[in-house]
Amino acid sequence: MKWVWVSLFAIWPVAAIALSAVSPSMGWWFPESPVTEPAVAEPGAGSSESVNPLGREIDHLFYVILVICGVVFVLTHVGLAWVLFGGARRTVARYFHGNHVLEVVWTLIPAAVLFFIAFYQMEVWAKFRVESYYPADVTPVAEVTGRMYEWRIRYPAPGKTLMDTPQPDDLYAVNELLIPAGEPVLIQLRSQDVQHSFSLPEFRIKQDALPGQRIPVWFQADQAGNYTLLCQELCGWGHYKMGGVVIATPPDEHAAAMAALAAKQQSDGVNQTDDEESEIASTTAVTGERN
Ligand SMILES: [Cu+2]
Repeated sequence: MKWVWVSLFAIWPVAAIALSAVSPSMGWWFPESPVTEPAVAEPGAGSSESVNPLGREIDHLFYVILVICGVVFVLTHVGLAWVLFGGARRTVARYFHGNHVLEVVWTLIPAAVLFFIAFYQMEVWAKFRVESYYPADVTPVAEVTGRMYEWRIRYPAPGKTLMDTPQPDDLYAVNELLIPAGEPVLIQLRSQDVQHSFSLPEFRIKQDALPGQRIPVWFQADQAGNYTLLCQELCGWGHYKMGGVVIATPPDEHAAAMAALAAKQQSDGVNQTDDEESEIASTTAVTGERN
């Protein structure tokens, strides 16, 4: 009977290691970006490398922590197996009271590992969160406000800078964030009601939106494409539909799309020339529909 239990316990670590080994090829690993835009790739067919340079540094931290945890996992299970198999053969248990050296060792080693992780991740954390570490050329592109149950996006008019308070010529969109590809962009994140979480899985970006606060978040799309925008905080019954899209296009196409949005939203619909109308039609083509 002992051997049944020993084998049962042994199955799980072995299964965990095997599942970890196959997960990248099954698409169960990091969120994948489409191989070709704007089509969404089959699981496992896309690139699990982040489109965001900071996202790749965050992934590196995941790998470092995965290796540390993997080594600890294997060592502890080898130790567990040694005790289980040894114990299965021994008939009388041995009792001893405490071991100071052992206790000091198993306190100091985890403490050292945790200190190492804490210091090792500081620079990446600073780049994500501390404004003096942001890229020098980062451009504020929009204010994104989470509300039950959508993302409201406020852009400055083309050629203007984003202001903290709404301006008469601001442009508005819902669930569709246009950004230029290949350069760092910054959004100001707000919430109108409850706590939401602004999440861009392909960029490895996740930031809570808090009522009463304006939180800057920066990221960069190295490639043009359509990327997922999610709310990752259970914010109410309609949380599931709080999805959007980040549309990254080359800077000239982005400028054209913003100009077209301005033409569409700032027009009063009167005295519109044919040119303007066709421009509006082309905006819809540029911004496209969510796939
Ligand atoms: Cu939400």
